[in-house]
Amino acid sequence: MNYQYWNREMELLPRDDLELWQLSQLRETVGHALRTPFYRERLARSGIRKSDDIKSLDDLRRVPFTTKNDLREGFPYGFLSVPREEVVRLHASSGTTGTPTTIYYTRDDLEKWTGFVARCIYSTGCDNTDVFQNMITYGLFTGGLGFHQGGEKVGMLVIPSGPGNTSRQFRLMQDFGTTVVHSTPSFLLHVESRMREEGISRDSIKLRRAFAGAEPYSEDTRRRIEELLRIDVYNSYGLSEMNGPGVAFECQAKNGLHIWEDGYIVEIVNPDTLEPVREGETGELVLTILCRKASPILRYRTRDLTGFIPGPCPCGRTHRRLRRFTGRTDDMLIINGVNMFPSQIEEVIMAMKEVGNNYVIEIEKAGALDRLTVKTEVGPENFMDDTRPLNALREKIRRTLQTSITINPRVELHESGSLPVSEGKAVRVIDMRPRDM
Ligand code: DLL
Repeated sequence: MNYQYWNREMELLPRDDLELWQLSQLRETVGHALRTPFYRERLARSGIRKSDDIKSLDDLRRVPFTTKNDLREGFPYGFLSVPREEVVRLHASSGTTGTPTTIYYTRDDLEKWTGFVARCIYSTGCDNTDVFQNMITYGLFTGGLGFHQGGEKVGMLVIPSGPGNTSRQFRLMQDFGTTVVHSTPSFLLHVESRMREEGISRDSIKLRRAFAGAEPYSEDTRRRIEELLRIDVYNSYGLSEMNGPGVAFECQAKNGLHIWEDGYIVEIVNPDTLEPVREGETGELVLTILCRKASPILRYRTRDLTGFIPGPCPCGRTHRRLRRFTGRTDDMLIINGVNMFPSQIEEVIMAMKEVGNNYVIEIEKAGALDRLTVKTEVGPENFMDDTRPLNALREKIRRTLQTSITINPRVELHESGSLPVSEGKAVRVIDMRPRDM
């Protein structure tokens, strides 16, 4: 494999040098953080009153964690650490689950973020010969503009299509010879289904790669998209609190996501004890951003579950790799006392060839018990006068799921294209149980 590096020096930096760099950036970040009342008070409690009080990377462990709730309480300007006049952009979470969280960027912050996204894009083999269709939401969400800037930085021809309107997406792909797209994995699956339904021939488009992220998906889903569309799919992880996309990304080895440790200090902790997990164990990702002046955030509890992949990557990058995310600590479902993650259901159904590209998980109360229903799509050939094959398929899916999740689900089969599709992050779980039970 011919690996290419956007920032060779930083991507291949020996670990000792990487840690020295982190220490110097951490001091700067703590210096910025001390300008906000929140961190001034928090850090003083840990005996940190000036940036020089950080003597080693271990000193970070004295800093208390920051949570989403802290950021919400600081809305709108509580975490801003530079004069308003230095800020040139803000992004914000949608605020559907409470007060939104807002992140600010100086011109230099945007430049750095763009550099990280460009690095991700370039590491997959893209360059200025590519035509890039950015099929993700623009606006306050960081996915659209984040990749837009990164794509332009690499020199690709960027088509700011945004999501939705699949017919227009296909037209753009055909007219301009799109070679790479960016999307949520769920929208990519939808695009593939629509392509078949609209009879768009694979040979009429030049697509080679896709960046897929912003929501969890299984290895089987990746494989399914790759096989159906005959492209390479790269996993892309990020969150608005840490700039947006460009935090961790798969290289061409496609074995874990390199997390850019010159921009972020990474910890993985047990979500109950908040102590570091052992190397390779799964835990909650905690991040400290080192590449942003306007909104410094220290030891942010992402709620995302992952673990380190031990050992070096064949690409030679020294930045550690994270395993594919299996979900979030707040995603876990408890169904009749059994704990499970939605990703366990996705793993099972996306591995079954007969099952289509969309699914929904519903949970409701049936008397005293919880009832789990998994709705999946299947091809039109299954809906015949003779219902026996359909019943057999339903039973097969039910049995396979039950073996894996130890809960007996109801399975409903729907015709392709009939389950709801979201243009942004997919809504996979509909929990209809009363809240206070
Ligand atoms: O989703 C930023 C982004 C945009 C990432 C485009 C990748 C591509 P938020 O809306 O703040 O930001 O949501 C962040 O989404 O904490 C994870 O729970 C989830 N997430 C993002 N990427 C992945 C991924 C953007 N590759 C939240 N795998 C994060 C699993 C992901 N979960």
